[in-house]
Parts: sequence; structure tokens; C-alpha cells
Amino acid sequence: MEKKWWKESVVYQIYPRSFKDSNHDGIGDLRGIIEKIEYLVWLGVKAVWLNPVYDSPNDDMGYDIRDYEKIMSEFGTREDFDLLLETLHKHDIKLIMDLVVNHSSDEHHWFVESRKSKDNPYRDYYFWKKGNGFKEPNNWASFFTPSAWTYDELTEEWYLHLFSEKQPDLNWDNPALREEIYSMINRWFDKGVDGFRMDVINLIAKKEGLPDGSKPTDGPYVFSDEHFAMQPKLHEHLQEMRRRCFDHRNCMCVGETPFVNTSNASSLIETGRELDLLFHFELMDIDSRNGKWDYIPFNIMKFKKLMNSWQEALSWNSLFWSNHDQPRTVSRFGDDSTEFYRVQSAKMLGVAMHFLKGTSFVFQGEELGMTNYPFTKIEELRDIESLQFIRNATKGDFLDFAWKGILKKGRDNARTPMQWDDSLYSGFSDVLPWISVNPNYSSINVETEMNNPDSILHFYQKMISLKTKSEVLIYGDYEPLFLDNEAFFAYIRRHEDKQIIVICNMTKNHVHLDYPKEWNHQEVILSNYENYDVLFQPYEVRVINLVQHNE
Ligand code: ISL
Ligand code: CA
Repeated sequence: MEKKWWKESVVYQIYPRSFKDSNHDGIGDLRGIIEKIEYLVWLGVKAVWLNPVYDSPNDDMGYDIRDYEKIMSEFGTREDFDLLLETLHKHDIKLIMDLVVNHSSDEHHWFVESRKSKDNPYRDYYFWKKGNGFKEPNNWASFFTPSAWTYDELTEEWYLHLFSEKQPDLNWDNPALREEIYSMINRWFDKGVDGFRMDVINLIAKKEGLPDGSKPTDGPYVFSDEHFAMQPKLHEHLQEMRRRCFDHRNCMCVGETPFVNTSNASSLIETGRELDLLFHFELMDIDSRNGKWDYIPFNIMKFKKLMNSWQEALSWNSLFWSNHDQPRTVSRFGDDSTEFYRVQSAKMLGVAMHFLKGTSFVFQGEELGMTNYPFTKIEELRDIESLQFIRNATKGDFLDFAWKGILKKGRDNARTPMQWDDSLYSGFSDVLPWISVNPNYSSINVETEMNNPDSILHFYQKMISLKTKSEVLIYGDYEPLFLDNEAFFAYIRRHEDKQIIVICNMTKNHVHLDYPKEWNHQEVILSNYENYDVLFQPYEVRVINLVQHNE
């Protein structure tokens, strides 16, 4: 197994808008992050992934980039960025940037030009097409709006956008565009960044001719990933990008790749070595049926099967419970119904995921056991996806369904301000923040948890320290245990003559587990309880270091 820094690092994901406000405008910023670097050092993370910090009109919170080489003015200046990078590096923390090149903002100068005329040199940087009569060129649905096309009167053509109409898709068939993107990436590398998280990178190649999607649908538009995800051309683009930007550097590129499964994932990261890591969506989709809003309860057996199949499919996985697009981990997969269960289940989940084989990503606030937000009115929402959804669900049953969906799955759950202490606005800012602070901040916050050795925060610190220092937990093989057991998620990690066993009771019940007697007198290196018995306590996690006795 090839050794790499990014295999030995736990990555901490920072959503800059909600991390720390340093200049009293209610918006998190780069100087705010610099103020908190000591915290990251204490936590033991070795890399930070920043959500987009580039100039943007913020239709989709920075995922609509107006200028790839300018810092968003709300977040600070180029000097602030340089200082952040320098300070992180001084503390031995790498910096991973977000790379959003499936689409740009409609305010990017490429698009401003492209829109001007059919023979503009930038026309072909995007997808422009004549309508099909008075209708869109094809029937594709977008992630955020009903249709993936918007009509532009000036040239009487439509442009493609898989996301909002302010996020036109870039045309990767255009070689000039690809050159611009590679140069931009290389300039960031030359400044010293250590890698990229590549937004919906497996959607950049579209099927030639942009044919209609053929999935069954009730409405006029259908989600046509068969024509825009994992297309053969994708591999050509990624291989070229790797040659031009990544190959000769000691960097890490992790692709965000919806619609990827255990059979096609290895074409991206093993055979082709196009990416180092990928974020698939199979766990994120585990509790829904027809699209993300159609919630079904989390099922332990399904979870076990899924995690096991990914551990077996890839030699190296990305390990994450949540991110800025997902609800809070403990509310979703754990139990925030009582304080006791919240604490115990958050600790158990932390180990269950992060001691698997792969690179761990911890989303800000996960280490505190931050929870979903009790949204009650539309005015509290900020996310374009939730807003579009709720506005289209104007009445009756559907409105009910929409609110339930938003409470369970809405992206704003992840985006409320980081809870630093129990002062007004949770120490995130001293003025009203851009999005409300979760009302539970007075008990769930860094300061309170720092003062409590039994907190989730201290547990995460220990867990991260074990994960980043143990050869077994980093490079060791994985093997599932008790696969048919309906309460426990358990596995063993093995490296040379060392073995570590992880046992997680994923239920709130006391459950009996018959395990080999010889494990009994072994060292428990991490647990959320103090006394160990064959009867496991609610959400108990037990990590056992198996010492081999040489006869
Ligand atoms: O969050 C989602 C809907 O619930 C996903 O479908 C999401 O849109 C998809 O995973 C792509 O996410 C990424 O690209 C989007 C951006 O809105 C997300 O924040 C980003 O993570 C468009 O750039
Ligand atoms: Ca600010």
C-alpha cells in the first residue's frame, strides 16, 4: 500500500460563511479561520477543506463563481488568503480548495461574453441550443429548477444549467476552456495549496447531441444522469487534467461524484488513477426513496451492507457522515432525542465511520454533536435548493411534505453558525449572523465541551489522535465482523501482527454480544462507557487493541 500524506490525515471541512466572523458583519471570513487555527491544531486535523472562497454573487453560496482567482470580498482579500495558507502550513496543516468547474456563475466574464452573440469567441464555452419549437432543447431536469434550460432573448437560444439558472454548465469539449481551467488550477498550486475537492466533477462530460432523457416521469422534465454523469469522455478530460495539473505534485484530489456506485467507482480512482479519492452518494441516499425529500428511516442492515461493499470495492475510501449539503450527523444517523443519547450516539458514530479504512472528513460542528435546526418559517431558510422546493410546494399535503423534508434533509441544517461559546450568537459573531444560530448553542458549544472531559469534543480529539497515529487504523486491512447481527456494526483492522477491533452498538437498547472470550482481557483503547460487559449499553462503542501473545 503506497503511503501518502492524505491517507494519514484527518481532513476538517470548513464552511467559511459559518465558521467565524472576524469583522462584525455576521458573515464568517478568512481572518476568522486564522483566529481558530489553534483549535484545529488541538483537534489534531492535518488538512482543511474550504468550501468555495472565490468571488461569487452567491446564488448558490459560492458554488457560482464569478472569478476563479479573486477572493470573495465578504470573506476577505488575497492578503488574508495568503496569510491563512501560510499560517496553516506553519502549523503543519494542508489546505484543500474547492474546485467548481462543471459550471461558472452567469456573471463570470466568460458567460457575459458568451451570451452576447452567436459568434462571440466565448460562445462555445457553454452549451447554447435552439429550442425545440417553443420548448427547451431537451427534457432534462435540473437539480434546483424544473428545467435545465433557460431561454436568452438576445440571441434567441437556450443555455444549459444542471443547477440554478445562474450556474451555466461549462462546455469541456472546448479546448480553450480546458486550457484556461488548467492554468487557473496550476496558479493555485503555485501559490501553495495542497489539493482540490472537485465539485460534481463526474458531470463535466455530457452525451453528444444532448439527447432527451428516457426515465419515466410525471412532469415534463426528467432527471437524465444517464446523459451527463460518468460519460466516456469524462475519463479523457480527467486524465488530461491529471497530466496537466496533478501528476507532478504531492497533492490530493478528491472528486465529488454523484451517481457513482461500487462497480464504476474504480474506473475513476484505481484503474484510471484520475482522482485520488471520491465522495460517492450511496450513504447520503440511504434514507430516501424517490429523491432526497422522500424520507425513509435509517436502516442498520442496509448501512452495514453498504459500508462493507465500499470497503471491499476500493482500496481507499473517503469517510464522511456529512458535509455542507447534508443534515447534521447526530440528528440523522444517531439520536438527538435526549442529551444522553445525543452524546453517546455521536461518539459511537464517530468511531464507526472514521476507524474504517480511508481518509476521514469531519464537517465543522460534527465534533460537537451539533444538531439539525428547528426551522419553522421560510424566512429562516437561506439555501437556494430549499427555497425553490418550498416555493413550489405552495399548499396542502405537499407543503407538509416539503417542510418535513426540509427539517430532515435541508442543507441549511449544516450551515448554521459554528457554536463556539454560550454568548449571544454563540461566539460566531457579535452581530446578527447571516443565518440563525441553533437555539441549543448555550449547551452545545466548543467552550463548554472543552471544559468537560467526557464531551463529544474530547472524544473526537482522542479519536482523531488514534486515527492519525495508528498504522493499523490507517493502513491496516479491513474485515467485517458479525455481518448478520442487526444491532452491531463491527469490524477488525489488521496490520502486520497488530489488530484493532471496533464494535458499535447502533441501537439505543442494551444488547448482548457473544464475542470471543480472549477479547475480554484486552485493552480497550476508546469507548464511550467505563465498564465493559457482554451486555452492551445504548450506543456503546468499544475499540479493542488485540495484543498477540507469542507462545
Ligand atoms: O445537495 C444536493 C441536493 O440535495 C446535491 O444534489 C448537490 O446539489 C450535489 O451533490 C452537488 O453538490 C455540489 O454542487 C452544487 C452545490 O450546490 C453543492 O453545495 C455542492 O456541494 C452545485 O455546485
Ligand atoms: Ca465577516
